[in-house]
Amino acid sequence: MELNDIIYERDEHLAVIMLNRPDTLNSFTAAMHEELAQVMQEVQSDNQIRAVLLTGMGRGFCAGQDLNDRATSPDSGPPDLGAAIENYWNPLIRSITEMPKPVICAVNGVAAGAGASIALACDIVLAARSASFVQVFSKIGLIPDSGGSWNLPRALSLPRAKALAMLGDKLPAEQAEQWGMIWRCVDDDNLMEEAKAMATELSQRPTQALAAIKQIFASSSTMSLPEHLEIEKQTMHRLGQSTDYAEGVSAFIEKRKPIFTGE
Ligand code: T3D
Repeated sequence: MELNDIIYERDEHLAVIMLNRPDTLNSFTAAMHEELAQVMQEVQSDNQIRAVLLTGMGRGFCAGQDLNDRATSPDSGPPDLGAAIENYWNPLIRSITEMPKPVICAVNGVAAGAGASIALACDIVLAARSASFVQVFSKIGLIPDSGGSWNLPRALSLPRAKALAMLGDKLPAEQAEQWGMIWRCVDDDNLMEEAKAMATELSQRPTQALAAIKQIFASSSTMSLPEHLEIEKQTMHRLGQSTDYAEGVSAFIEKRKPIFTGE
């Protein structure tokens, strides 16, 4: 498939994915969803790729759904948003959260609607100091979707999450950092350099362990402590047999930098 709305670059073990509809702040059309889904599938199945960096082109990160595609007329009737969620938005969020490698999000500008939800679904979020997060949904009569209503109260306190969702106020990146919603915000000019350095570093770490961290944190909220301890045991058993674990221990004892292969 020819890519027009997504830019995909590989740099050794790192995949860099850029949303590329800057004129509409990288809001999503069906065509853009299809391109991104294909790239995510490629990245997921390529064992040479061990980390993913997601960002946006231009002054915005992503403004969610392209509303030009949702304009209604008396003849057309309302759009089937349930179908759009099932066919596009939910699979996109799952392609991030089920990716067995870290997904780092560099929020270069405003992240609104499902754009904010995409960022929240990623494993580590770095944002430009001038960026912001806007739960615009209620302003057009919707709820935070694409996992937003699940992730937002977990990333913040319930009172803050609910107020942001109801008011639709812009949350500046610095405030998002202070509230613990994102990892860090950095000066605009340094965003890509810092995000790429972090993502490259992660692409050279023990990939199976990073995937396991992602998985076990995600499942923790639905388990009792005894159930969770059992999963920890099983995961430790599996990782203890990995080449990267042996390398990590050897490198520590030999006082050298480890060389992890992701195996
Ligand atoms: O439908 C389904 O599939 C269900 C799922 C829905 C998930 C959702 O994401 S629902 C939420 C949809 N998104 C929005 O409601 C966001 C709408 N945009 C805004 O509220 C504002 O643009 C922002 C707060 C994001 C940024 O404001 P600002 O002042 O920095 O920029 P702007 O001037 O409003 O936007 C710049 C351009 O991008 C402008 O075009 P123009 O006038 O220069 O030709 C604007 O129309 C365009 N744009 C921004 N967001 C969208 C958009 N065009 C289409 N769709 C957008 N979502």
